[in-house]
Amino acid sequence: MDELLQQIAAYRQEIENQPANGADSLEAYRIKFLGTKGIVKNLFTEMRNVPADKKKEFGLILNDFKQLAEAKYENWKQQLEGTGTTTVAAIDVTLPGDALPLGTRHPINLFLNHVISIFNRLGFSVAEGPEIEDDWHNFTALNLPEHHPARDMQDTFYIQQNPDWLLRTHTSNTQIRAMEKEQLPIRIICPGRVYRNETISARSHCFFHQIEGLYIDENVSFADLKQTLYFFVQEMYGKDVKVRFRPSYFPFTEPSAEMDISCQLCHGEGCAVCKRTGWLEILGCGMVHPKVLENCNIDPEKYSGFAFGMGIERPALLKYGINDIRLFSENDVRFLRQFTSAT
Ligand code: 2U9
Repeated sequence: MDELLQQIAAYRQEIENQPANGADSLEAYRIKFLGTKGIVKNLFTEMRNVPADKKKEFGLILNDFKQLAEAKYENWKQQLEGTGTTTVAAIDVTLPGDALPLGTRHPINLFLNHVISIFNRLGFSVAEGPEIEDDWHNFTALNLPEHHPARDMQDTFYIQQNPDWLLRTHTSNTQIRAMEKEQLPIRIICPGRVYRNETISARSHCFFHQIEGLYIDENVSFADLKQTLYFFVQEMYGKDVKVRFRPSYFPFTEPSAEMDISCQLCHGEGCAVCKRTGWLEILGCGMVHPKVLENCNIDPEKYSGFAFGMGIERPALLKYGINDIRLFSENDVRFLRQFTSAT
């Protein structure tokens, strides 16, 4: 019995001094101490040679030793798993990783990005400006001086603390800022959110998105404007699209026009969407008013330019078959999830 106890003490020492490294060493340890022909099993077999009055004492020591051997094994194993030094077979590094849940692009952005990509190909770059603007950049520089009746065309949100500040009513403030500080020629498109004090309904909202364009150089003509916009609608709606220009009035352009395209639903036949006319109005445009050029220190005798502006929500409603403009700003994921990156 004494000899057995000495042996157990020596094994205890060995286990305690055993460094816990290497998957192979762990397996060798398991076979040596915990295997079917291992040390623990053999010691239990020795029980039959222990005198009856010592069996209980020996049994307790042996159980204690067994627990030590098993605890060492478990700790060692966990340590190896934690440090990633388990055998290569345990982790197949060639398996694909877990897929991350992907979001979708907002339909307004899908539409805007498509418009931007078309104008990019014509050499227009994107410019952005502030949504909180001063009176000069939103109105006065655009030939809308104080008390000009055209200011009544748009109901404006003014900032209470400073009546000179407002939420921009169009993205034209961005073009004014570009003309004030950029070198000519300028060829930009300006996408962004704009604000108007309107009652919210299925058809209109107090904020919406616009994309405007501006090209200023020597000898820019109305023919350039027509060709640019014709290219745009052909790329956007297909080669069969027809266009027409109707004279219009905007304080910042002269002459001014509105551009219609043949209805994309009935192909000009006449339907409820085009109010039986066969035409859909998609944008306003014109030659930049000489006064606007002067306001930005550009010589109207030397330079000319064209500008255009379109709302995004209405054509996006049409494109995606949506019947309520409020869906665009409610962030209902059941709505948003339906849009993929396809335009
Ligand atoms: C500068 C000079 C001229 C931008 C223009 C329009 C015509 C136009 C409307 C379309 C639908 C606004 O969102 S909407 O209600 N816009 O019809 N916008 S010309 O003219 C400019 C802009 C900047 C310096």
